[in-house]
Amino acid sequence: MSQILVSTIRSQYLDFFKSKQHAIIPSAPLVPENDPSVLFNTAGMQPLVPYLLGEPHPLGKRLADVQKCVRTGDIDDVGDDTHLTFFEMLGNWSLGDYFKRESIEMSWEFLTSKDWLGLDPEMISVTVFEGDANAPRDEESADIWKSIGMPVDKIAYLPAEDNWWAAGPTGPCGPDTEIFYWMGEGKPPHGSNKGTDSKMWMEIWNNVFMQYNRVDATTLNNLPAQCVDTGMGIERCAVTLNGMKSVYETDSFAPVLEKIKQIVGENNYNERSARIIADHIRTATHMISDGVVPKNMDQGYILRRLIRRAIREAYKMGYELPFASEIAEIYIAQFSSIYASVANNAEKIKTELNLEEGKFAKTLKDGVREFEKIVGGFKIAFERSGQQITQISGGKAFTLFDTYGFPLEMTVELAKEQGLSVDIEGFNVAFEKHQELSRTASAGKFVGGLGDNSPETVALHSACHLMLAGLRKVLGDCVHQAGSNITAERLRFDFTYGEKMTPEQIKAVEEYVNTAILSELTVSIDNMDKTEAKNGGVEGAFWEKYPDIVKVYSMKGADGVTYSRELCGGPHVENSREMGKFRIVKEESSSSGVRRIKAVLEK
Ligand code: ALA
Repeated sequence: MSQILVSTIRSQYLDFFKSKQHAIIPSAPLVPENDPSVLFNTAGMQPLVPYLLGEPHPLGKRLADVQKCVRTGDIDDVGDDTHLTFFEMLGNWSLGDYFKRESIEMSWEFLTSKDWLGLDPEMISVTVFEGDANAPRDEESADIWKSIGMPVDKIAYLPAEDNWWAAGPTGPCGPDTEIFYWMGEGKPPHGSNKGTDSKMWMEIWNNVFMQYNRVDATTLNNLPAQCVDTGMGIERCAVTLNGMKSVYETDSFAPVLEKIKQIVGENNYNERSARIIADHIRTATHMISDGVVPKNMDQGYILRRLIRRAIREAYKMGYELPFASEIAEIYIAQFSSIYASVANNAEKIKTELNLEEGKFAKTLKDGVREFEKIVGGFKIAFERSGQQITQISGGKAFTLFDTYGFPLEMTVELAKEQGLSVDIEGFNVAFEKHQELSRTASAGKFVGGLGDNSPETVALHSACHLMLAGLRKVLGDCVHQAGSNITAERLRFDFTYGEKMTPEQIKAVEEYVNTAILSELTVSIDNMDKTEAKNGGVEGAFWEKYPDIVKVYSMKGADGVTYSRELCGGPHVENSREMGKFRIVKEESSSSGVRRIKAVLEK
């Protein structure tokens, strides 16, 4: 028998529900449009929540679609036979139209009818909700199953953990009935079901009876209408139809694994690593097609993590050259006719993958070496003193993140392979501190960062430079800029310093600035080599953000004194006498180890 392709299942599913008077709606993008509570759509129902809550849908009360979904909760399981981070969910919905009976009957017909998938009913078992304080035991669904011929011993009653479905802590939810396919050899033994033989049954379809809206932990209201939300993973469906053992045997993945084998060489090939690469690059392809780019936050962080994890798996197989865009090409070919986002972004997908691969390749080796050094240190400590260290500190994990680009989860994985843990809380503290500094930095960075170029703003910008030089003179060289924000009325300036300034210190800084202003400053600009400038005592924060050749602004008085020499992108006053008199209005704490000054120039 020839293989049934994933694309055939996709169209059969939609045809079936069309024949049952369902309107077919397009997949929403992976990133939810109006829901900041989740990073990605994790189920077909997510874009439909407003309609489940009662808003009328323009296409009616019966809908079906294929929705792109990303779930990273089970990322550690990826590589086994069934878990994927990206999948297409086949789904049908009743918005206050049909309920349990019709929903179950349609699922059964689609799965077992010779006109549709034609699966062997004997290979199928189901579960229903056993009931709890929130909702009764779902005898209604069980009776419907029995009435269409499901043997009683193939119906397992399971608790909310298995048979209650909700997308999040609040929102539409309800009991569900799940459909499973036997994964063992031959036919399932008599009386086997999900309750008795949990591992041998693979979930293929979930029918949720959306009846409730969870408002908070203790309040469960009825929805305005009884709805149905179903979901079936397309590759799992292909596995059952083709008598396969794993989603990686389907036509979605088989050519990709083949390609990976070619790339890394048959002798180096490792099935689990290849599966992880195949899964992660597929997910990355779709994320990028929907506008996500690798970053250290939010969706971009998940994307970065997936790409970097894939690269590490390639390294494990001894392959250290770029490969991701070659893999992505297979997916682009597969999906271009299905999702315009993939077709339209084919080049962008490859470019982003190449860029991210390039970035990580530079640091991965050094990072692994650094990691090994840390672990080696633990061993030495043990040999010398018998002291057993089993945890990598938050600071070290942060260095691996910040300097070597290791997502925290990757450090955790590496640690786990060595039987070690990671101080995640310590990492978060280091991370937060870093975020605070870079937030204030980017809020008011000087390079082209002035709100406007009015004479007042420019004068305050020059004053900022003089003030920083004054602060360093009065408080010491530990002072550096941590951020600034300048409007035409005032300057706000954050700098690193651990204590409150005394009134005398404030006065001394004001005097420094005012003396400079009165000395008729001239401003000169030198293009300098970055390293030379840094070593030569030029003041600057965030050196890493600047190109190799930097602009150094020097402010020199007619008295021959250089009042400020700083890395900058301008602009500055031409004549310091126009600046007026400098006054510090406020000095306060900004965050831990960072002080904030507000100051003005008075005419
Ligand atoms: N929303 C249900 C699920 O994702 C169908 O399993």
